[in-house]
Order: sequence, then structure tokens, then C-alpha cells
Amino acid sequence: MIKAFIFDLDGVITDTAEYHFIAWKKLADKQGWKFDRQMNEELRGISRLDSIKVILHHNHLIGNFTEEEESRLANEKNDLYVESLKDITPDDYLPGAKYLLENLKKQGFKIALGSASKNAVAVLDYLDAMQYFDVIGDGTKVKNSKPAPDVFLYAANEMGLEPSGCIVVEDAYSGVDAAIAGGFFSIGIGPKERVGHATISFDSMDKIDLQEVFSLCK
Ligand code: B16
Ligand code: MG
Repeated sequence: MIKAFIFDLDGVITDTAEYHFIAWKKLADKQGWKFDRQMNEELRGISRLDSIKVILHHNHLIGNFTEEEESRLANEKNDLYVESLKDITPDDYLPGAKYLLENLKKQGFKIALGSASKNAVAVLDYLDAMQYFDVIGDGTKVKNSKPAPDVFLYAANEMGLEPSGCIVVEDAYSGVDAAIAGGFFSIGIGPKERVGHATISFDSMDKIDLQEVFSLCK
């Protein structure tokens, strides 16, 4: 029996991918690295330190930096990203996201966040969305990032529930992998080639059909 939903943040509740893109692009331009929107797509759902490794890989620079230098570069990007978050307002939910949160809350479901981001609380604060969440699972709470299931397992555990009682909502390939690895039902948001391995997928948050979801998640 489904008792809770665990929502990813970027690409599900709000679209911070553009802010991530601008911050990585500024760092890449400064360093003389190539970085484009296609590469940014590969960073969807993966941690900051994993992201820098993907960018270095595309620039044939793996091994050129120490772990410390990689982490300094990731911090530099993060400072730019955090600064840009100030532009987020309560109007910046992805279409359908706020309605879904309100609707599920009214129906008595527990709601948790399951995001890779270490800036998740700041983003939720700017959105004025903290009120919907019973539990915050984010990059500050677990060591292993998606595709490891840790952040979703943490969220379920904090709610006192088994994975089989929770539905994960995810927009990233690695995030759906994490939900599967943890034994969760999942709703994929986005194109089939990205999230088609979820229990069920929809093109966007405003297309979610809860009846269809519940008919599959038994
Ligand atoms: P931070 P999600 C992810 O958010 C983003 O999709 C990903 O691009 C980012 O690298 C990651 O958070 C870490 O974010 O640098 O703020 O700690 O989709 O898991 O909500
Ligand atoms: Mg995401």
C-alpha cells in the first residue's frame, strides 16, 4: 500500500538545470574547457564531484587535477550557482508540481525530498516549498549519490516506511536507476530514452495520472 511520495528536486519540483548550466559554463569558459547543453544533460541527477569528472572526461583532462583541485573547481562552480539561486521565486515550480504536492498532502500521503543536491533546502526556501515536506533527503544526508539508492532509502527510513510503500518521482536516468536499486516504485518525468525504465513515465509533471500510477503500484 502506497503511503508516501519521494520527490527529486531539479527537473521534478523546479528546473534548476539552467542555473547549473550557467554556473558550469562560466567555470568552463574561465578554464578554457568546452561545455555545452548536451554535456549539461549528462549532469542531470549526479553529484557535483561526479559532474566535474564528466566535464574533465569530455575535455580529455582526467588525471590532470588532484582530488583537491577537482573539489576546489567544484566549489568555485557552486559559489556561482548559489549566488544565482536568489533569482528563484515561488512562481518557479515546474507546471503541475505545486498542485501535485498540495493534492497529495490533502489526501494524507507523506512527502519527502530525495535530491542529490547539497543546496536543496536553499532552493526549497526560495520556492517557499518547505511546508510540503515531512522529510528532507539530500546530498548532505548520504555519502553515496545516485545511482546508489541511499538518498531514497534515507527518506523512506525517516518516514518509518519500507521502499514498497513509497513512490519515487525522478527526471534523471541515474535517479530511476537509484529507485530501482532501492526497490521503490517510480514515476519517470521526461522522455522514454531517459526515464522509460521507471515503473511508469510521463512527459512532464502536469501529465501525471495518479489513477494510472496507483493501478500499477500495488
Ligand atoms: P549541488 P537533483 C541534482 O539535483 C542536479 O540535477 C545535478 O545536476 C547536480 O549536480 C546535483 O543535484 C548536485 O547539486 O551541486 O547543488 O549539490 O535532480 O538530484 O535534485
Ligand atoms: Mg533531477
